Order: sequence, then structure tokens, then C-alpha cells
Amino acid sequence: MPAPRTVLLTGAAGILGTLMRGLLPSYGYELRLFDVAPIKDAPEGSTVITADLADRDALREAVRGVDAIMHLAGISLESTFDKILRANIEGTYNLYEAAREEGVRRIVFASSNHTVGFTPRPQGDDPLIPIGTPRRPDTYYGLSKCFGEDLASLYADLHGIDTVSVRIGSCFPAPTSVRMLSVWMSPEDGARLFHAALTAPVTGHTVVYGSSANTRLWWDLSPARALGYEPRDDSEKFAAALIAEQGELDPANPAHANLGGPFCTDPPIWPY
Ligand code: NAI
Ligand code: 15L
Repeated sequence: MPAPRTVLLTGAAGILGTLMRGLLPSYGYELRLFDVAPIKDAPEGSTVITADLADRDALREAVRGVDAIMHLAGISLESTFDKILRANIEGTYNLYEAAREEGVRRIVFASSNHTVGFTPRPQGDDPLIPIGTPRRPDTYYGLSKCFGEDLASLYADLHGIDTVSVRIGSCFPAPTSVRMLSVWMSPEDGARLFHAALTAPVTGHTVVYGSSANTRLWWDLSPARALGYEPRDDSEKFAAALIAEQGELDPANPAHANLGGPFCTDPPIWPY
């Protein structure tokens, strides 16, 4: 597969989309930006499509001629089932159908650690969580990411569209909780991982965890490294301040016991 050059970035107005449209052009990509929310600060000359994932005609036009898609658009936290159904489940289906119709062969799917959120977090000498651990979604949101991964698997097997599903931890400029010390992915490492996922010579459906090389890491990063990802950051520099402010994680607290943290309570506890 030749290295992709033109990439459709869905969710380009969001937190991660904004970070990635800043970082990915330095890898040589030309980005086409898609979001239902207007993108006010898009660089001059960039292509911006303001449309909903429910709009199949707009999606088809948006994917036409791109080499690959980075699919970030959708609801990124817990919500009502109906809203998740429309944006994340039907929306992701619409995107894959548009890709199939227009012959796009590589998608990077923003999956989430909340596909396996009810997995108990490692403590002490417990082994890292493997990528093959059974799914245990913690929310309708996590459930929609399980659907996205399975949809990617179906479109790989049936239609030859290769997807790398990245189960992102917490990709923000800095971790804001003690839990995030374990699952944080710096934006720069995020760009390194998404670049690896866009270019790695893998076929079919590949699932990886996405984080920096954190001292307090909970999961196995070797599937991501196998794509050529070499993380350079570690959240440990934020640890002392966060622990002084919030204390260590308490295993007896249901919001601290599992990988998904406060998503594992009903209702989820914010902020996380
Ligand atoms: P965000 O909520 O800031 O951005 C999501 C974007 O998708 C928004 O700009 C929104 O307008 C757009 N969007 C929502 N529904 C849409 C629809 N129906 N049609 C078109 N656009 C729509 O979320 P964030 O943090 O940037 O996350 C991006 C993606 O990465 C999401 O899919 C999220 O689930 C996933 N993710 C993010 C993590 C993170 O740490 N930031 C962690 C794990 C997964
Ligand atoms: C996610 O999947 C969310 O999209 C993001 O906003 C964070 O909450 C992240 O997981 C997390 O687990 O911290």
C-alpha cells in the first residue's frame, strides 16, 4: 500500500481533532476536515465539510478521492442510547458504507478503553491487560465502540477495508486525574500512533491500546509498537502534583477499581 497522503479527519472540530489537525500535517498529510460543528480556525486553503454523519450524500462526497480516513467524529462520553445510536452506531456505519462505495481502503477508528472498561485495573504485580481481554463495555458509549470495532472487522473481511482500531486512553494535553496517569496519551504520542496506524503494512482489522509509555501503564502496548509506534512520553512528571491533590486510587471505590474508572458508576462520575 502506498503511504496515504490525503486523509479525511472526521470530528475535526473536537478536542482530539483540533490537536491532530495541528500535528498531523508535519507528517506530510493533506487533511480534509469534517464535523457537524463549524471549524472556525481552519487554515486557509484547507477543505472543510460541515455536515452530520447522518448525511450519507455529504459523507460520500467527503470520502471521495481520499487515501485514508481517521474517524474521530461521534459522541465522546456517555449519553442516552438514542443519541449514541444515531451518532456512533449509525454514523459509523454510514462512514464505512461511504468508504466502501468510494473505494477507500484504510480507516483508523477512534475506539476507546471503555470497550473493556469493566476490566479490573492491574494492581501490584498483576500482569498488563492484554489486547485480547474480553470486552466489558462500561457505558452505552463503550458499547458503541465495541460495535465500531466489529463493524471494522466485518468490512475488513467482506470488503477488504483495512482498519486499525485504537483503544485510546485519555488523549489530552495533560492528565487531570490519578487514573489518567495510567492511560494518558500525550497529543504528540497520539500523532505518532495515528501516523503508524495510517501507514503500517497491516491488513484486516487490527486493535491496539493507545497511550504513552507511562510508568503506571495498565495495558500491553506491544500491539501498537508492532505497527511501528515508538512512544516518547510518560505521565510520571505529573504524578506528584496529582497525587498530592487527589490521593492514590482507592481499590474499594467503584470509580477507581476498573480500567474505565468513573465511567463504571451509574451515573458516571464527572469530572474524571
Ligand atoms: P469531542 O467530543 O471533543 O469531539 C467529537 C467531535 O465529533 C465533535 O467536534 C463533534 O461535533 C463531532 N460529532 C459528534 N457527532 C457528530 C455527528 N453526528 N456528525 C458529525 N460530527 C459529529 O471528543 P474528542 O475527545 O475529540 O474525541 C474524538 C474521538 O476519539 C471520539 O470518537 C472519542 O470517542 C474518541 N476517544 C477520545 C478520547 C480522548 O481521550 N480524547 C479517548 C478515547 C476515545
Ligand atoms: C474516552 O473514551 C473519552 O472520549 C474521553 O473523553 C476520556 O473520557 C477518556 O475516554 C478516558 O477514559 O479518560
